Amino acid sequence: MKLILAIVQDKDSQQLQSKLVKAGFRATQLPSTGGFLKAGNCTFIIGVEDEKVDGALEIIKKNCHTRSQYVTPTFLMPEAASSLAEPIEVQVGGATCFILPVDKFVRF
Ligand code: 2BA
Repeated sequence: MKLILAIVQDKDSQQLQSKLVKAGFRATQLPSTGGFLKAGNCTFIIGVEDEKVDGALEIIKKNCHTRSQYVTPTFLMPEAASSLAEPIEVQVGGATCFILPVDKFVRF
């Protein structure tokens, strides 16, 4: 068994959740915050059998989209406010996924 941790944008989370459930996956959604943008995102915890990992990743890939976001460097580096005022473009998403081995899984 594997544990997929998938960090996705809030905008994609509802659709992803319903597609995962429709395909028979069990998933838990946690509200989370990105360290760079300090904006809300969503972390999915999905426990899956080894042979179903690719199927779950395919659903994540299909339903999570890359978006551009503009950030002002002053937001990132307040000390550089005067010299770096132009917004910079950052590509966020589709999804950042970690696939971890599961030693044991029990449900009571
Ligand atoms: P954030 O940390 O808010 O990052 C948002 C986007 O900002 C990133 O998109 C990336 O394009 C950019 N970015 C992040 N750190 C950067 C840096 N040091 N310099 C320049 N640009 C930077 P994604 O890569 O798609 O990441 C989306 C979210 O996924 C992240 O939000 C974070 O919550 C999570 N994430 C990404 N990589 C991670 C990792 N290695 N470990 C844990 N969480 C991660």
